[in-house]
Amino acid sequence: MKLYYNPKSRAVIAKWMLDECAAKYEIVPIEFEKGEHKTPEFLRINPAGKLPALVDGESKIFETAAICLYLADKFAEANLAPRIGAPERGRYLSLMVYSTAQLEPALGDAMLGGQTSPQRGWADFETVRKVVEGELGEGPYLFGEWFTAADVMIGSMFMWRRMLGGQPDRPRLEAYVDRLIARPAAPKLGA
Ligand SMILES: N[C@@H](CCC(=O)N[C@@H](CS)C(=O)NCC(=O)O)C(=O)O
Repeated sequence: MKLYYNPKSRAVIAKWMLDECAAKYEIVPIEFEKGEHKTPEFLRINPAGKLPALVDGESKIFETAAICLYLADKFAEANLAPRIGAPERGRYLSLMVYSTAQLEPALGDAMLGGQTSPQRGWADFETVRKVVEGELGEGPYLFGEWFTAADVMIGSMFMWRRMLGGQPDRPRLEAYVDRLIARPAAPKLGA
């Protein structure tokens, strides 16, 4: 497998997921300044011209959430996702999509000063944060003691927020971020 990577990009999340899976992979460094993500070769891997992108044999996967879903299913032995048919599967898929469809744009609005328009499909960060806090409950992870790819996707948004100097969050979410960054495979904030 090849991960197209730049350390200052969401590819860090895909790398975290690969490491949680104990996968063997090769890093292909991509320099944004050189436009390496817009070359015809790269656009054949990710037509959106963005990182991350993963190539696994004949399979080409783009979008961070899709990469995490793909890896969780491929490396079933890592136990990072409920199996198809398991009762937790629906909530797991919902959280995976929620991370990128609502949490990420809401956080972007909050961090970058954008106006949230609910018509666009996501709520304001305060609302989204409450949803995540509710889903986390007593934790320690979104599925209790079970760390899953949903923690990689959702947790990395709160890690990113901390890295960018967001005001301290609610204690439960701060403790969640502390737990995630303590994982040996987790990306080191600011590294
Ligand atoms: N929703 C996409 C976002 C990908 C994205 O915007 N990646 C950024 C880096 S974090 C990028 O490649 N930007 C370069 C560009 O758009 O030209 C995902 O999660 O994969």
